[in-house]
Amino acid sequence: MPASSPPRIPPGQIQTTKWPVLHYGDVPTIDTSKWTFRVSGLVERPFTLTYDEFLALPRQTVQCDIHCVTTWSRLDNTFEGVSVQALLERAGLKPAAKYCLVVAEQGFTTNLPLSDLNRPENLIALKWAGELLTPEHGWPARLLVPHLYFWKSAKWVRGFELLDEDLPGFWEQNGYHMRGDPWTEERYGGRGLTQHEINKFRNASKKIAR
Ligand SMILES: Nc1nc2c(c(=O)[nH]1)N[C@H]1C(S)=C(S)[C@@H](COP(=O)(O)O)O[C@H]1N2
Ligand SMILES: [Mo]
Repeated sequence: MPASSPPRIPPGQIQTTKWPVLHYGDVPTIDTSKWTFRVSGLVERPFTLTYDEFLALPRQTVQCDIHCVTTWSRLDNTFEGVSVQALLERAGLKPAAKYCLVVAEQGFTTNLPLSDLNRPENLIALKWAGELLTPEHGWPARLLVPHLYFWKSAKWVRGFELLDEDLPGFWEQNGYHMRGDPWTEERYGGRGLTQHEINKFRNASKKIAR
């Protein structure tokens, strides 16, 4: 490898050629005739798309490596899906929007700073290696945020809630880092939650849980 090539495997990670399946709970049963994708919160034009409407959106392909906090990394993945930036543009971000709580099936959530969500390589992925995602990898749709640990890439994603503060999602409430940069090993214990954050989180998730 030429000296100028940046490393592909972040510190503390081990390369795998398989694609492990990891999640809390069961693979949800999803009826695509009832499925929606919703962008709401601090946006000018909140919207809800049906599955058919979502499938009709322009697609993009992203080649990326993925890094799970449990130390596996998988190189050279090809995902196809809808650009997250295009969805955020459609909704129109209000200036106060600084964070996002990503909402998925079964009340699963994960939080991101807007600066990590609003990036050209992020997708709502529908396909991997040219085939529809399998149910255990997130069919019908999953978030893809390849530059952060893979727990941010919510499977069975249903929408974005734009917020002015960083509300911890499911794994983040359970000790995972609020940001999760694999290159600086932001794995666990970013910070504890204040009572205010816990209350805000409960209210927000009650309002937006699917
Ligand atoms: N809805 C949902 N998405 C989730 C999770 C989860 O528990 N529920 N776990 C995350 C974690 S910890 C990881 S490592 C990746 C694993 O994705 P994979 O099973 O496709 O490898 O999904 C993430 N997305
Ligand atoms: Mo994970």
